Amino acid sequence: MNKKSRGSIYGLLAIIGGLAAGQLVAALKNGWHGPVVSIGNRVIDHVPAAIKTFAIGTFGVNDKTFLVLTILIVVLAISTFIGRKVAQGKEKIAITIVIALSAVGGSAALFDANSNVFSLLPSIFSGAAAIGILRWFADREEYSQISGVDLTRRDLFKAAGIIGGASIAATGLGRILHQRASVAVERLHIALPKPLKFLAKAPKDPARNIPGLSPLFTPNADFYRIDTSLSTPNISVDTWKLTIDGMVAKPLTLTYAELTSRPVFELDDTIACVSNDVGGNLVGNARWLGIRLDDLIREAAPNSGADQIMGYSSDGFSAGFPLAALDGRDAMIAIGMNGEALPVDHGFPARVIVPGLYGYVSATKWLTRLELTRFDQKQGYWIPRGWSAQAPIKTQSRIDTPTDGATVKSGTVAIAGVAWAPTRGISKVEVQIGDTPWRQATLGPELANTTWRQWWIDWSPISGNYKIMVRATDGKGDLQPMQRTAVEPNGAEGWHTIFVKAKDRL
Ligand SMILES: Nc1nc2c(c(=O)[nH]1)N[C@H]1C(S)=C(S)[C@@H](COP(=O)(O)O)O[C@H]1N2
Ligand SMILES: [Mo]
Repeated sequence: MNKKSRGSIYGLLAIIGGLAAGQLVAALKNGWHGPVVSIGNRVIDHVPAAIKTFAIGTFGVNDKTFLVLTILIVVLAISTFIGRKVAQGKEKIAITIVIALSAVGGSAALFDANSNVFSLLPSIFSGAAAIGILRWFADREEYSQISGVDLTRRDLFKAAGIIGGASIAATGLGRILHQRASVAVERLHIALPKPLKFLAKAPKDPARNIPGLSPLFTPNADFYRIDTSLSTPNISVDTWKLTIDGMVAKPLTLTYAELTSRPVFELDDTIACVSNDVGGNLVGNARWLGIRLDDLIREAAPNSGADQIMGYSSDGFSAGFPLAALDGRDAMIAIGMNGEALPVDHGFPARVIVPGLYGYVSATKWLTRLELTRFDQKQGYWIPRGWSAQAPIKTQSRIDTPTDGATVKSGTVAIAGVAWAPTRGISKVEVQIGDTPWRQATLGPELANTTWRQWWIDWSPISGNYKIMVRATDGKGDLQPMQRTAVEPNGAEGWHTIFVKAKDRL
């Protein structure tokens, strides 16, 4: 291949690689742009209105795309010139031009909205990557001069493959990061609708006096997270839609604005994972804000044959629960969690919450569709994988403090934890230490029969080794079963048991 063509390819690859590196860096922060977009923004700022109108008229709504493409073509044309300089052994000239280009991009970026000195980073990285690639080609050129072995077509193909592949990967990754950053920003700016009636402010939380006890409300940042997604879906409310269809007389589609203009209500509800083993922490309590699910389903007018509501998420997950579960309980499409828009990890912009059912059969995050169907026709994601089709949350109680295996100081020790049985509520929690009789624990406030209750007892141990057990009775008077069972297929049973050592001095 002759010098000219070879050089053109060097230049093109260097600039493509450089631009891709810039895109990736630009994606790291909302408002950062690659050099080409920043230059385009400045052109738009300075072009006279008449030309703008002409461009929009001639190229339609795609005037921006056209502009970016034009700049790209100019830059690529310059890149072939740069590459030829490298092939001619004039590496310094080539590098100087790249630095000048990245300076132009960087200066343009300084005028982008909300820019600061860090807005230069995408252009700097673009320039650095392009120079790196050019220098590699320059070395190869020098080597072929000395050895007399020319860079073959195959070598060039290989280089093009590597740089092209890396550029596509970097741009793709940049897109994902950018989408993530923009949905995160969008979420922060959402003004949640106000419920007709706010729930009472949470009562004083005993957890503050008992270190280690779970707080009444689990902070969003500490809330357990379970899902099958490798990368969290980042869904903009501008494009999100919910469809209710299947065995219904009146299928219905709602935008985020339509959904959230309906009456909303607050619900205190403890959700739990079926995989939560005895004593485990795949459970949390939140104040949810949402739209009544029974109202929406009634509007869609289910056929008499339908017996299951299947929720689908944007990432292919599904969870089905009985239509009959809408028995007046406060099932909702949740849009808010503990006073904020639903966090992205917990299903932004909307998810299902059905009090009393394990997450895998009900709590579809990133919800996009509700289908009325039949249990004998459709199965949710986890059902063919060995889990029960119907799965109400079992009564569980947990000792939060002391922890299993802990050493405590003789004297006064609090034994405390939480117990839950949504939607039955908790009426009693008992603790047994060693072989002594069961003691009834003090119960914390009951927010609702859908939430957990904190419990605690004071204990004055003398030094020694102790076995401590807890058991709860639900609001219907049923004691939780003693016999341990596995989490599969429909949730663990058994009394949480820990072993603790008490010592006079720690
Ligand atoms: N889209 C989607 N929704 C999902 C899941 C999932 O894998 N994908 N997992 C479910 C399970 S098994 C549980 S326990 C709850 C957990 O909700 P959280 O992550 O908000 O605590 O979400 C449910 N919703
Ligand atoms: Mo789960």
